[in-house]
Amino acid sequence: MIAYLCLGSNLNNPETQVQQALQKLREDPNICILKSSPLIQTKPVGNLNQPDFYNQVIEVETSYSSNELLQKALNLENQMGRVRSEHWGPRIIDIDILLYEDEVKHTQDLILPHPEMTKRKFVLELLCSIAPDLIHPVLHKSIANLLKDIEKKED
Ligand code: PH2
Ligand code: MG
Ligand code: MG
Repeated sequence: MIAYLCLGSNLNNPETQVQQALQKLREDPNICILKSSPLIQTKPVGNLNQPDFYNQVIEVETSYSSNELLQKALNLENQMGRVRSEHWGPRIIDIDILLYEDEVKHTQDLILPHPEMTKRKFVLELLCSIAPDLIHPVLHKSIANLLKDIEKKED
């Protein structure tokens, strides 16, 4: 199965945190990283009163189900010392599933596609750098077109 993950950090040397999360994902025999976007510095979205983030999007091949992949991501976040305090607040590491094949679901634990992905320009830019022709399974538009849409809105 193919999935797209967004990694983010804005605490404790965030570039290194993202690289460490990548390394830990690489060590999992059920996950193979096929493509990686650049790792870029981004302005915080939502709560502006926090340090800039470093973000990266990756394409993975995995034998995990979407729920197993979510568990893997949450375990990794905990292992790396993430403490959940405020919603959308600063974090050592965040690993979000953007897309998992064409799965569309809305459970308490997991919403697919990630509900914020089409609202965040940096996510679309990073995803577009590795998968411009990928079709969003709900909006039925390519990532490149979704990025164009958000750029138009900003003018
Ligand atoms: N994640 C958030 C809230 N705001 N802003 C940036 N730039 N990058 C993020 O990864 C991010 C954010 C909650 O998940
Ligand atoms: Mg997130
Ligand atoms: Mg998250």
